[in-house]
Amino acid sequence: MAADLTAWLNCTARELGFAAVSVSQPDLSKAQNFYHDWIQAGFHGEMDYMARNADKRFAPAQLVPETVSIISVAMPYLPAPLHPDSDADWQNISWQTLETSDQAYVSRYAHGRDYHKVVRSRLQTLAERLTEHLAPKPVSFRVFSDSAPVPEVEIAAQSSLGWRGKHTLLLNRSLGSMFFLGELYVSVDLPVSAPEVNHCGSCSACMDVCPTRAIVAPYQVDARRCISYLTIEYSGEIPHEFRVAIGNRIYGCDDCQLACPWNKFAQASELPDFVVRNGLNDASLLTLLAWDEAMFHQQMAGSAIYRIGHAQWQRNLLLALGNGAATPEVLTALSGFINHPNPILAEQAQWSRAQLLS
Ligand code: B12
Ligand code: SF4
Ligand code: SF4
Repeated sequence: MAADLTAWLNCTARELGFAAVSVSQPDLSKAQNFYHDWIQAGFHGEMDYMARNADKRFAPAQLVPETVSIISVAMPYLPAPLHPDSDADWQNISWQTLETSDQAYVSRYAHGRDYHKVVRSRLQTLAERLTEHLAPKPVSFRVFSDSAPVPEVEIAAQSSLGWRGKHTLLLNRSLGSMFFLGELYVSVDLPVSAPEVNHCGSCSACMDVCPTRAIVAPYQVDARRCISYLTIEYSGEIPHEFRVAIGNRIYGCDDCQLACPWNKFAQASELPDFVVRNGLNDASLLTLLAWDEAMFHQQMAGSAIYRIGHAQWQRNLLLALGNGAATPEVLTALSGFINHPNPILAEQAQWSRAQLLS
């Protein structure tokens, strides 16, 4: 009976675009202590929401009453193929883009449609099918994907979905780490699987490659140093100490995952939602800077990038231009922002211009 249910879950989840699924009834008490220390150290920066609801985060039944089991799912997001005309693998293509200073590097997870909607709507379907499958037994459920105080990696790491890498993300032997996580909190007792063991061994490639030294110790990221935080979550002036290291990364950062040996197993998504939109895998910084606010909203509708807004998008592009080459076109573009009414953009343009002329 338990084996039948596990097989049914695997089969249904795969039909819905999830590459892996597993069930846990996690004990989150240890993680809660680590989390508390992380907040106390101020590693969450200005993500105030991380300091709220700490109790509910680690007590699933407080967040969703009657929760007994948690189903975790992994949805791969690498767009396929990244460059149809190239034989190089996606990691090499990504490193090449990072070395091409007039091009924009956009994190691989953000090339297509906003994943929050994609993962949650498919999880909702999984939940409805599970309810039908278990009928007449009553089932209550709630779906999540990066949408509530849920320690997603910790929950998944207590199931067979994978293990937590030293960069803190979840890894799976057949998928690497290039996937989103989602959860289904359910009120029924489902068969749980034994957790995967950790396969990082003595490797420290992710820690060594991090441009801003944000992985301050194994399994600990100081978000304030992380390029993902600085370019996506943080809307102020980017601290000077990180500006050069950010290079041409204008939205998020993949370096710790690009360097990870397990990502040679990363799988491309089969879903049309994650197909590259607006040429974001291949766009020049100047082309993207030329988008006015209306164009930004039009091009980014339905993308996770929409959320950062036009001003922050431009801040990131101005910074990246300062790390490139001092061509007449770039200097002219930067000059156009030197007296911008938004002081963050004006300051960033001044810094980038000075950087190129120094
Ligand atoms: C806040 C957040 C961020 C922050 C902080 C990241 C972080 N590592 O904490 C920022 C903005 C920097 C970020 C960046 C990214 N994120 Co993010 N992020 C989240 C979010 C919302 C919460 C994570 C969290 O709770 N952090 C708090 C800290 C304390 O948790 P933790 O690092 O996991 O620490 C735990 C352990 O490390 C352990 N621990 C701590 N100290 C120690 C010490 C020892 C010795 C041990 C053994 C353990 C241990 O206990 C802690 C508590 O559980 C989750 C979604 C969610 N709701 O869970 C997505 C999530 C983790 N992010 C995700 C992604 C994709 C990314 C990026 C790759 C995006 C990008 N390309 O730019 C980067 C990767 C950066 C990185 N190396 O972490 C995915 C990861 C998918 C996966 N395969 O794991 C998630 C799960 C979203 C999703 N639904 O798919 N993110
Ligand atoms: S996402 Fe980039 S900056 Fe953040 S920890 Fe990974 S390598 Fe470092
Ligand atoms: S790069 Fe090495 S240490 Fe880091 S997550 Fe991958 S296997 Fe683990």
